Amino acid sequence: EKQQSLLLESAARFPPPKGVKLSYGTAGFRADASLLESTVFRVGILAALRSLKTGSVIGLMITASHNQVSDNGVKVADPSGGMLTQDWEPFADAIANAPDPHSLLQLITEFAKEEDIVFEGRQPPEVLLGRDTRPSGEALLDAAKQGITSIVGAIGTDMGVVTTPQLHWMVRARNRGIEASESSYFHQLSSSFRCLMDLKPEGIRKNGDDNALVVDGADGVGGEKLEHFKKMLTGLCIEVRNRGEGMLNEGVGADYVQKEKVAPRGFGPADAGLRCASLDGDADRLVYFSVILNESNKIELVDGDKILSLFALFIKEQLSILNDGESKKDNDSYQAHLGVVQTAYANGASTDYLKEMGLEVVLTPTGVKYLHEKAAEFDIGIYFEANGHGTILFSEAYLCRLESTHKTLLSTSEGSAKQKAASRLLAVSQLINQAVGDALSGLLLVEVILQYMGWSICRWNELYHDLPSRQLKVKVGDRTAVVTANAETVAVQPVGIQEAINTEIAKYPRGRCFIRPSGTEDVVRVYAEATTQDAADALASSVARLVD
Ligand code: 16G
Ligand code: ZN
Repeated sequence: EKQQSLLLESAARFPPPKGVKLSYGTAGFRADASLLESTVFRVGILAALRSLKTGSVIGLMITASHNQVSDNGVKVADPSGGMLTQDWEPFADAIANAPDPHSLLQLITEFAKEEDIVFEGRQPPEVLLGRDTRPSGEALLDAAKQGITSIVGAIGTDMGVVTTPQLHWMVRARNRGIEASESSYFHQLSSSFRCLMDLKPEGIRKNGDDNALVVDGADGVGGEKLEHFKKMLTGLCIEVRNRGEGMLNEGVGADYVQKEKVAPRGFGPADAGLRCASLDGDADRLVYFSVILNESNKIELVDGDKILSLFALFIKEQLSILNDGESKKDNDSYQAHLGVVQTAYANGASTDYLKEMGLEVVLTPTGVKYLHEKAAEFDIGIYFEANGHGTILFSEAYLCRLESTHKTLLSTSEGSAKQKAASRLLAVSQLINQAVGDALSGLLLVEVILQYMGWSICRWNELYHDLPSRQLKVKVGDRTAVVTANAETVAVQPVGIQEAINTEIAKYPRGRCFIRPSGTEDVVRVYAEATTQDAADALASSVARLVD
């Protein structure tokens, strides 16, 4: 009753825009910022309900990642720090589109009943709020707060301007009794980084480039944070460009660099040969690149697939040091189950490379929630999208095992090589964000592995050679007409289209091609790969014509 009138009263302040239908897609709600106040208000309610339901702290992040600055968006982080459970997405859609306060209240009441949500819980629901640097963020944050506080007793705690992975990390930390502040985040990253640096093998040869790295901050929150954070890092010399002085995501950032395969604004011929990295607008994506000498702004792109390969190589090496000789003994010879997760966008050459390494490779549909869920099934699961979003997950059970192995190794005189390998793996689990892909922690891990291997960015890039590929998007009347299966590798609708695609693919050696409806734009995407760029281009455009 008090609850009902509170909801009705506050909902009246946030009428939804007319004639707009929003949906909680792979990246939450995203739209032009001017359309989002009512949606964000309602997601605030949802987050408070989620906190009531789980008895844990929930996260609410206001960002539109790599989208243009006039867009914004909102997504929810679950107690583990991962994405909102998919079971709640239909409810998110329903409340976002409820036309008036009464229908909103009715939806909430019904849902609360279904989910057994008790409003007068033992502890007050709490939501951690974060936003990126977009100018619309402040007003939207206020709308979110009003949504949260329209649930009686609920608290919204503002974490300020943060990267998306920082907010996810903080939610995870809070729910594990760790202090959820930016300084504890930086402290955990810098101390595990230092630990890994101290565990570098001695006498590593330097292979070309030094410890200098130039980072494109996408003119967003990541560049700002890194500029501050780099002072806490020893053994690494970082120059951050595009820290917010220019327009967010305009000709800068990981999405731009990966899709266009050109150097971002502020980088040019003078940077040829340098090791460079690019973050996206909310710093949950990371790609590396180097500017090619005498080729204006052309680059060698080192994408998410190659970051994945580097991580997999390093982890596998530590595991084999740890298991060295173990199979002959009958004591504790546990072999960790290591798996890698990719999407259909992964370059075919990367998948071949990983399989040749003897790794188990699993494909899932596009979207972090799918990759993350799959990676969590392994003792150590590494996932990456080609676009640079990914991380390494360690299961609780495996971490326990590793910790006790580490203890035993410390107390025996047995090979310090093994003990170091165990220490490295434990440090990686601290450094790399366990909640979600994180460009800052990913960057530190890349840097430490390159130093460990004594590799330049060129040497790293030589792990395998990408097959030429092409991505196109096709504007269609109704993108939901395309329905896919088998991790988006097969189109089952419209009927007959897959046969037609297969006919095109058959014309090209090593040809591979798939179509899928975008989750973030009103288009159908086409991806094609072949042995030459011309062939990849031709395959993509002939399949695009089939879609049209
Ligand atoms: C979102 C996803 C990203 C995916 C992209 C695909 C999250 C947090 N982000 O940005 O993983 O690669 O969408 O976009 O899940 P598309 O469906 O438009 O191709
Ligand atoms: Zn992002």
